[in-house]
Amino acid sequence: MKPANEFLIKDEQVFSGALSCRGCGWSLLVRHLASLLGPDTVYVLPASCFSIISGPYPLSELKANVVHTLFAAAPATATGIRAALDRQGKKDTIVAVLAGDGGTFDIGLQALSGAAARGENILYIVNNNGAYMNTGIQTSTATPYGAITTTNPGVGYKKTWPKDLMGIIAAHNLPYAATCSLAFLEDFRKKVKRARDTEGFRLLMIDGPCPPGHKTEPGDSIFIARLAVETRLYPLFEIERQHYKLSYKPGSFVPVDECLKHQGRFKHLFKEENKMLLEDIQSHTDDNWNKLLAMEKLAHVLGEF
Ligand SMILES: Cc1ncc(C[n+]2csc(CCOP(=O)(O)OP(=O)(O)O)c2C)c(N)n1
Ligand SMILES: [Mg+2]
Repeated sequence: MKPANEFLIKDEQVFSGALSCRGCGWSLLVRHLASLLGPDTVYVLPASCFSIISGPYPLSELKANVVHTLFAAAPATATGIRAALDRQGKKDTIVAVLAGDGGTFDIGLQALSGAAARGENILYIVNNNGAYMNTGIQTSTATPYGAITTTNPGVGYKKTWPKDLMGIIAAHNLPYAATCSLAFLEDFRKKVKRARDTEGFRLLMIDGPCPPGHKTEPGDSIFIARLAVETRLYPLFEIERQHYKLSYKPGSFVPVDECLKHQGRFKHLFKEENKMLLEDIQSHTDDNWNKLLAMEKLAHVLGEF
């Protein structure tokens, strides 16, 4: 039988006193991640909330090495660090990028695609909080449809669907990529271990709670993250060389509004005149889920997973 506390941190790799907002996902994510990657890791940070949270030298939050780099350049910087470490014979040192959705879906996409296509031996982690939070909640291409940000001219909410980053990354034929949630810590830790122990370019995307950006109560972060998975707004899955596998299938149907109603950024969706938007989100969510089920079936047919 599995021990009940398998997800508890045994080897703390961060110092106390993180500079994050209350209820921020970055800190919990990094705490668990760092405990599994260990001190022999170089973290590469493009601009994001975590650039601040990680703390100024010598008051760094992480016990490992941290390299701050340009917003667009993290995978390129990580490529250089990897090459230098390999040259020194330090093959076991892990190079991990910690980036936001803006730094990944938008400005860093070309560097990400380049490093992924070259098969660099790098672990890439994206904390997807659905906007440029550090600079004041501007829309990114990861912002959910219908969400209010500070940069939506006209009606004031995002009117396009977020980019399918996992689909884009799958097309690079990576050895391993997965989506993770902080409400499913055991699953998250399992995926970190698998990514850590895989050679080549690996990517993990984490659903990042952000109380100031999502207009939520800090104490509700994990509760809402769980609802995002249960409503299938944020499905948990793995991709191995373009083959998809769902990690969790909710036992019953939970409508998307159960998750959206707790977030102030979706408040307007609950006005009578916006009912159509809510229905749009439900049907897009259903389509996406059915697509993932079909992708999983395809992987079975091909017999690869
Ligand atoms: C070239 C460049 N443009 C703009 C900025 C300003 N900037 C710093 S952090 C940030 C937002 C990052 O958003 P995201 O990647 O989603 O991370 P988050 O802050 O949400 O954690 C921006 C726009 C910058 N540092 N460099
Ligand atoms: Mg962000």
